[in-house]
Amino acid sequence: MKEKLEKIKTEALQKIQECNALEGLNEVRVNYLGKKGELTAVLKGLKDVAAEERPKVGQMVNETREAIEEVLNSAIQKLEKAALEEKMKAEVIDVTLPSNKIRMGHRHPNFIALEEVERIFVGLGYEVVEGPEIERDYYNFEALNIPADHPAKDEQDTFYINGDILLRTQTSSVQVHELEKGKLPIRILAPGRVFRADEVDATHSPSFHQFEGLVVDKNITFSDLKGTLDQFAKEIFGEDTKCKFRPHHFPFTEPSAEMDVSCFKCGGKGCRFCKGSGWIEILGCGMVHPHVLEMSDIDPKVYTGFAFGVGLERISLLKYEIDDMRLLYENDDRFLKQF
Ligand code: 2NL
Repeated sequence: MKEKLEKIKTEALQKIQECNALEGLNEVRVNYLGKKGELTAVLKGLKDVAAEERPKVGQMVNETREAIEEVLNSAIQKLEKAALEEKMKAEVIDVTLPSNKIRMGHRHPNFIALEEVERIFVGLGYEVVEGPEIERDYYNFEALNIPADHPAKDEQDTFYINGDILLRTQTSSVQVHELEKGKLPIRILAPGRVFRADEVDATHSPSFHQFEGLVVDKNITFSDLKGTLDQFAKEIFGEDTKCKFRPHHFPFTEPSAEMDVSCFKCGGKGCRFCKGSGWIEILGCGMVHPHVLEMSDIDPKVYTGFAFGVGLERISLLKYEIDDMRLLYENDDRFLKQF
């Protein structure tokens, strides 16, 4: 009996040693220590052993069981520990690694420029007004004295939704709504998105931004216009900026002018920036055409006014020395973060 138990023990320990997975060890437990295992079989056979021998054999069986169990448990522990270490190694976090950069959003140069423009005109007592981007032909063209056969009305230049509805080509339409309200005096700034059927290149886009200004009151003269725009130019381009007005034509103003500013890069001597002329064209302006006032039921004999229109992109490109308008529409954060 003793030899049999020794044999079971040697065999079991041999099997345990050969095991390198928990399932195998479980099998050993079932085969040797389980209900139908070899040691249990020996215990069951105890009835055939002489009565005086039984306690001794029983003790031997128990000792064998304990010996196998001890080796088995330590083998299980070893395997579990190895598995845990493997898992920890796989999940290791290196807290010294540099983190992924969080890419920040940035204010758009157009927006920064517009905020400055608004600050200047609000300081002069203007109110900022907005209006719809989709307009009736009347508010975009007719009320501004633009005749039916004017080239700007051509389908080549304007996005029409149907014969009467279009995408506004200028924010004057917003100002016409204010004229129509008849609440005088008027002193407004109308910024917003406008649309023209242009091909994209370094200086054109089918959708861009503009701000227009309009003042209507008694005794408004061309010198009010000049003083206002001169102040604006000095604030936005610098104290030393000079302004020059050249006669021009717009259907909605009479007289009309274009305003140039002295080149803020070379101070007027002539450089690459101003193409050698010393001057940079910046906006269109004029005294509101009497017919435009009449169409909104304002008596041009009592009230006069001035208006101006400026491309916002043109201001941002100049102010921040950007040489391609397309950069303003791509919203690449490597570009935007520079402003
Ligand atoms: C330009 C020219 C201009 C106006 C816009 C205007 C608005 C009303 C009445 C009269 Cl309601 N005029 N706006 C006047 C002169 C010029 O814009 O070259 N813009 C980029």
